[in-house]
Amino acid sequence: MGIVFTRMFSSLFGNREARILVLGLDNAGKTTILYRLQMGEVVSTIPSRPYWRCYFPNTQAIIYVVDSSDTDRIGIAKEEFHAILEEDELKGAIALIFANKQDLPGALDAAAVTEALELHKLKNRQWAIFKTCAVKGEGLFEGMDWHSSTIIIYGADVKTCTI
Ligand SMILES: Nc1nc2c(ncn2[C@@H]2O[C@H](COP(=O)(O)OP(=O)(O)OP(=O)(O)O)[C@@H](O)[C@H]2O)c(=O)[nH]1
Ligand SMILES: [Mg+2]
Repeated sequence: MGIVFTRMFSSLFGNREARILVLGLDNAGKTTILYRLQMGEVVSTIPSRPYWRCYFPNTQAIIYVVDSSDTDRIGIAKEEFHAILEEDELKGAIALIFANKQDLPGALDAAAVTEALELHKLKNRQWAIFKTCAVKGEGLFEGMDWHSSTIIIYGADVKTCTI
């Protein structure tokens, strides 16, 4: 599973920033999404889970990217997602799920991804799911709008750090 750490710096709210983790299995579409959102130019993944934790404190939001057409691994995607949300330092983070690759034949729709990820089991967690097609840029900004209004950051300049 890859991970990308991003920071959004608000231009309207002084130094307030939102820390957003973009997570998902390999090949889910994380890098494509970050490029589409113009969050940064250099994006990489880190293969080793122990290092992730350094970046968990003060994370306000998680974007979890799912390859909706990869039905063979949707169960693994679910396990990883719920394991991440167990992390103490992510207890307060909102979760935004991108059901990506909607253009591919056989892709699960948002309701099916919701079921497969067992999102109804989430307790005390603000979450939302969006259908996306990262290669066409579809659905991403709706997700970010929700994100923005929830974390109250508008007109943000966004920078990406990699770990
Ligand atoms: N058809 C289709 N392909 C997509 C979509 N999003 C991403 N891809 C393709 O899926 C492949 C993987 O996308 P990446 O953005 O590299 O995925 P990633 O999550 O960053 O993968 P890792 O860096 O390996 O963890 C690339 O070939 C993308 O072009 C989509 O919405 N539809
Ligand atoms: Mg990548």
